Amino acid sequence: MSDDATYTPPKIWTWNKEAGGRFAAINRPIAGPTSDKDLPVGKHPFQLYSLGTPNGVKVTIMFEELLEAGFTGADYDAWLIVINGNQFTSGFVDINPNSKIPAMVDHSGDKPSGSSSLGPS
Ligand SMILES: N[C@@H](CCC(=O)N[C@@H](CS)C(=O)NCC(=O)O)C(=O)O
Repeated sequence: MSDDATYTPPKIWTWNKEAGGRFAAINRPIAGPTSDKDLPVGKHPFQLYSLGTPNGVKVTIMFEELLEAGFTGADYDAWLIVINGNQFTSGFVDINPNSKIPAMVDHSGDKPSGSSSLGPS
């Protein structure tokens, strides 16, 4: 990284792991599956795949507040995705190609819908 106003972006980008500080390890600029593994699916309408990071807990808070307010359609199963490689399994990449938690799938309709190859409902 450079503060120089004459900075010219490189023709081929390379990942400088050192430049990302302490968050570089949890926000990797890589994509695509590195292993084959399906995600578990529970019995509730929504399937949440997440972890207790600041980004990860937001969806859980939303679901809990909806349920507290009486929206029973917001029932969900929460599955732990530890981001030490589980975000790069084929099942997870299928619902979120950028391999970031949180991700979720809505099973309340005719077919599952999520944020990617599952397509809109
Ligand atoms: N809210 C953004 C960002 C989520 C995010 O940065 N998640 C981090 C953890 S808090 C993550 O999954 N990192 C895994 C990785 O980069 O390999 C999104 O949903 O795309």
